[in-house]
Amino acid sequence: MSSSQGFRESSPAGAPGRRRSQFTYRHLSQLASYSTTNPLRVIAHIDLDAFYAQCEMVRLGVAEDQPLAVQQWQGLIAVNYPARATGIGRHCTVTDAKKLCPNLIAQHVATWREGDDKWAYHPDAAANIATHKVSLDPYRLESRKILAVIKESLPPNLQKVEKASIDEVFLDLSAHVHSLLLERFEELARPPPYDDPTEQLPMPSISALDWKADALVDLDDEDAEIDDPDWDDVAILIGSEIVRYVRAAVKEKLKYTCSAGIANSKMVSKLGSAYKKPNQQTVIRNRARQQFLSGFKFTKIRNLGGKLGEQVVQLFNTDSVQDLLVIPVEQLKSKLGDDTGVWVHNIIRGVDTSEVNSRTQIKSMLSAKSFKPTINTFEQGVKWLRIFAADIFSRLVEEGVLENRRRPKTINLHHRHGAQTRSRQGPIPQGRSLDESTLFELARGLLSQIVLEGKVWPCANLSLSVGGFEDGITGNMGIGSFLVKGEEAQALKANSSGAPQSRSDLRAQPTKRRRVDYGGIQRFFSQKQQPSRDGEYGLGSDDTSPTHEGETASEKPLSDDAASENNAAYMCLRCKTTFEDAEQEQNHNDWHLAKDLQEEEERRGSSRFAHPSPASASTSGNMSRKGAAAHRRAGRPKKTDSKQSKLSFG
Ligand code: DCP
Ligand code: CA
Repeated sequence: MSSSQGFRESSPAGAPGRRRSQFTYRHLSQLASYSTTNPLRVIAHIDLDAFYAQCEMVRLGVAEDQPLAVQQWQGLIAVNYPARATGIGRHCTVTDAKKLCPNLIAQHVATWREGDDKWAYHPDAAANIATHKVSLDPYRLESRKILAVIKESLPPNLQKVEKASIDEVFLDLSAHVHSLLLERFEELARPPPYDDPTEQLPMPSISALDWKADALVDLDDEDAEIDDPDWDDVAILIGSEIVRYVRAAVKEKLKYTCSAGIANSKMVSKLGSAYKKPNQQTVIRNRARQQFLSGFKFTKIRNLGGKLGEQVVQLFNTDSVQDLLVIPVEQLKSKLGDDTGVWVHNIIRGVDTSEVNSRTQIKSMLSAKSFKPTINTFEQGVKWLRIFAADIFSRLVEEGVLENRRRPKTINLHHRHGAQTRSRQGPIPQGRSLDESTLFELARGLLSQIVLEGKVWPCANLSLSVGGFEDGITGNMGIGSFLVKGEEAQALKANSSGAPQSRSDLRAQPTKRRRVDYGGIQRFFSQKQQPSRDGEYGLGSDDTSPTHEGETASEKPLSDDAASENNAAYMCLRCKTTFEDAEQEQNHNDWHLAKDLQEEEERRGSSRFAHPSPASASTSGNMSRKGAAAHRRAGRPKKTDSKQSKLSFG
């Protein structure tokens, strides 16, 4: 689609305004370069409604008003909106849900059956938790199609799309909005007076904006009297037109509905997409931001859902944004440390300069199964390893492993026996193509190592993961190699030169993890510190996490049985933090690793890596004029969203 198609609703009308805008020519041009501190920036968060449930509705061709829930064993993991209307939620058992809604379709998730080499929808899956393992492939595939449609509906050279989880994306619409602004408003296309980019822009030549059916969050009180839209309002309006178009494309091409939030930052847009569901979009203008945020508990804010949030609640005896707004930054700094204090101070004012990162990529993949009843033999374990290898390999194929675009460098097996967890890790041979049987053989080798340890049966959980993803390497070793030491480096060198892999190469390293490159430490931190719903595990912070299996950063397993994962069975030997599963522990160890590397860099005098603190992303953003105003007004009751500004165009 060309940038001129589709979005004609907010074109100029009437004479140019007389006053000057509060924004400058520089702000305008910064839109084109996705500047993260630009007040004109437009970010959208799109979240699929009742995602797994919609996937099943589309697959089964059921009517839109048919109540449907997705079942996993005896529980529900997704509930469509018609079913929610009858009171059914994720907390319900299938039996309770059917009592509430007798015509409910409860569709069990697809499963891998022990011994099979492909997942399928098995009618008897719910009764066979011991021999089946959940597969989320059907939802991953739909997720990919949706992502593709979203990308296709945006101009290729003006898009920045970050997949944040299996059913969410962030869009940085700034450059696209910039091009539409210039196209529609001729006063913006002229050079600034005196060629001075710090000159203020003229006011927009429109006086009323048509928000269509968008949910529009009320303006902050003291801005409510200012009627005239400025360029940030026009920019976000154009952003909302784009989002409406994208959502319509997803609906038309794939039949899925989604909700969206449009704002100036990732944090606020994400809160916006959940504000009105299903199938709606919410616009939070800069002038409405503080009003909007004040109504939330700060524990709903990204990165404040976990331990940091808890700490803040305890220290300040409140969980409301509004109460926290009156606390001076100095006090936040003294209680939380300088960086975190400033970060918290900013974030509750909506100051979030985190970037939409279109390069977000999977860092590890995990396939796991908790055994109820436990398994007792090597052969039983091997059967599951076959499934894990097939499961991981099919995801690797989608990641481009066959084309050698990206491939993992390490494989890891965790084994749980009672309260004891053992794990073994080995390198994945590089200089030749990776296939399913290689993965399986590697996994079996690791299990053989574990079994040699003695009393390892019965086993309550096995989890296989691959990690250390690197972009395709041809011939030489790539940057990861210089991080590898000693024996491990030798093994890797042998592999990368194409030498045949002997069993001894696969020998596990029981105590110490191999150092691997994660595609840049900075990338590691920026992803880890802005965890997506699926990537939050392991840092001992910061986000509340649903128990679902995700797809992006960390591939949290849907834990065939999340309940059985509740014991803190994994512990970090360095800091004694405990974890509920292997994936959390792995992420945590990866974090130590990246931190070590960063410290090493810093010792060498390099300062190019960001500090791994949540503050790093936001300290560059200043509190806005509006934010400061809202700060002064803190304590007032929340005003709810209304359609107060649904003005017709012209
Ligand atoms: N999921 C899961 N277990 C959870 C939470 C979620 O398996 N505890 C899965 C099923 C969901 C999908 O992840 O369909 C996306 O999660 P969301 O939290 O976005 O929930 P939904 O998309 O189902 O509903 P909503 O319309 O509220 O976004
Ligand atoms: Ca969703």
